[in-house]
Amino acid sequence: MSGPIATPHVPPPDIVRCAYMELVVTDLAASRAFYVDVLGLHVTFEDADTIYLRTLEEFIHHNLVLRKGPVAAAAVAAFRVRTPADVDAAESYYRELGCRTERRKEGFVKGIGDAVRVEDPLGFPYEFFFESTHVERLTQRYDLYTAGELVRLDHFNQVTPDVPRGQKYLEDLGFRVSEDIRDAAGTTYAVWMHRKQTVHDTALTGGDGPRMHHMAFATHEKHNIIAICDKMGALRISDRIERGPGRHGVSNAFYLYILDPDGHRVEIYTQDYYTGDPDNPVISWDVHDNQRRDWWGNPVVPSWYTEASLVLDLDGNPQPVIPRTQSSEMAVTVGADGFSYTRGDPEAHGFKLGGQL
Ligand code: XXG
Ligand code: FE2
Repeated sequence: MSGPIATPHVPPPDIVRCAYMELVVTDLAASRAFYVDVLGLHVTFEDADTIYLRTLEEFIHHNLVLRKGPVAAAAVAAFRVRTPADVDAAESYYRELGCRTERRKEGFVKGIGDAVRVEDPLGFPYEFFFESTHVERLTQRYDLYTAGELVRLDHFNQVTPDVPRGQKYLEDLGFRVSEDIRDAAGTTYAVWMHRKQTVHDTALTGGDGPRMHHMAFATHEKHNIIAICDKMGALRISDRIERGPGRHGVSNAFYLYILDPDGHRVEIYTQDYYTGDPDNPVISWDVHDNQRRDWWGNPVVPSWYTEASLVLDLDGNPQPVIPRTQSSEMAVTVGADGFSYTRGDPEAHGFKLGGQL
């Protein structure tokens, strides 16, 4: 599907938060070693083909499903909705958009009940559910708390060729913009959008897509992220550290990006800010401001712009990847011909600061 995305006449589902991702992995034992032994995610359930994992403070069944399969990909990005009726609302909404939908009252995966999966207008597999088995929230299991403990799922990040087109669709769906990256000529390179009261539940990154850029887990403190770096060094897997640690410009969060055995990117993220007021100011960054993606001015590695996970359609086949036609952020900011700046006033560089309320 391409071209403008219509606004449905029926109301969107009331989305509470990003809830879990299902990843297809090619070597389940290697993935278990990464997510359980290195990152310390907690196993809710596992069998020969699947592992269900959750963060320390989670009380729904899982935040990550690892499923063994032939081609590494993101099978679904799932959102929790406020009521059971919101699953009906999601189904009607996407049907009106003309999207393929599949409803399963018994759920698609263990621990989740009535749910609808859709191939959304951008080509991403989204799921909406309310019902979930409650499991023990491990918040005060300090006996289990590790130095790099992952405490919550924070967000998804999706790569799509036309960011404004995707932004309009997600705004119709009820997401609000917190920050974006643009240039003076009007190109939007990335946008961060939220339902819960943080900087984002998902972000759109301009690039060849649909592809999944990463999922992000939160830690309590910055030192938990440093501990993950130290552990990866000690285990001699520092080659899986792709970018960071550092401080983001966008979101102000402290961050680290690491790669799982299939190359799925995981961000570790902490200490962004509250966005819950209706008039929360939108922050727009100039694409030429070299503190936008790293507040300390460290360059972004090229792989971070170019690599991402395939996503699956509802039959389990990889979605074709459509190239971005507008200028790429990497091309305008990385290398000798990039004209980024550190000091000074963005408006002096022709960039109009300000929001989009
Ligand atoms: O979560 C994020 C990110 O989308 O992963 C990237 C917050 C900020 C950034 S950025 O690299 O733009 O600072
Ligand atoms: Fe992120």
